Amino acid sequence: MPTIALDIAGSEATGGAGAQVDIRTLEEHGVFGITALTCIVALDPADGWNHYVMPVPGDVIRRQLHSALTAYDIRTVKVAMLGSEEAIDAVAETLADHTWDNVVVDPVLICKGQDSSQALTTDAALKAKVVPQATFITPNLFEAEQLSGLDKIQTVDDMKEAARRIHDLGPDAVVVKGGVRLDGPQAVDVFFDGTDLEVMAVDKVGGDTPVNGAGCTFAAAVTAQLALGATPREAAARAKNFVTAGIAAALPSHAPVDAVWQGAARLG
Ligand code: PXL
Repeated sequence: MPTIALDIAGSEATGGAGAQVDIRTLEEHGVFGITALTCIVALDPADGWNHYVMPVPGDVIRRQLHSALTAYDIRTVKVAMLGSEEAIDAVAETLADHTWDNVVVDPVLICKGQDSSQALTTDAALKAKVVPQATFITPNLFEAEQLSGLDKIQTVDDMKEAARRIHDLGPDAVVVKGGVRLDGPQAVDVFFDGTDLEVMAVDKVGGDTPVNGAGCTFAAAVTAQLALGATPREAAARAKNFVTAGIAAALPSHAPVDAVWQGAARLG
């Protein structure tokens, strides 16, 4: 019988980010993935590929979660893009109402094309209601700046400080994802679990075209690993290998970003 993990995420129609990435990643790890959708995103080619975001109403999210959590005994959840305060409230309540072994939060903040007037309140609600319930959190540099209050994260030392501060918000383990964004030949992420602080660095892979979905893939791979019994540190290291293989074999697209290929680690 496979291990089950619940994914709470948005759909992104090109399949380069969001729920589709998460399900593919869980499947690659032999984990039975199920999804509750929080929003539907369509990248708009006629509008510079900006994100058109349709939120799923809070009661529809509650219904999905109720249905999934009644059907199975689920101990591992990944929380990805929520996109609205309604979604944050529905998910925060569900997290609090259940007993979990692993709550992986990929704190996806407002995305390109969303109404930025809502961004501050939505981001504050995520920080207040969801982040403290995370057992493992995976912010990128922008999200780490927002969560840590640091002005600009530009060095590995800044990433370490951000990881410490975000750990203080409640999560047991933090990975600040620098990815390819820091200067230099390596893709660097920082892991911190309150005791061990580890810099995870591998040579940058891939071409000049940016890839979409690396953050989603990484957090979903962490989720799968934790569900299968890995320690947080093992999960982070294995997830990094998984996403690196997927970036090296990225799927070209007509959008400005290519898509991580989750099958790469297994199929090449
Ligand atoms: O990569 C972050 C992300 C997560 N989830 C959904 C998205 C995006 C970015 O486009 O659309 C649904």
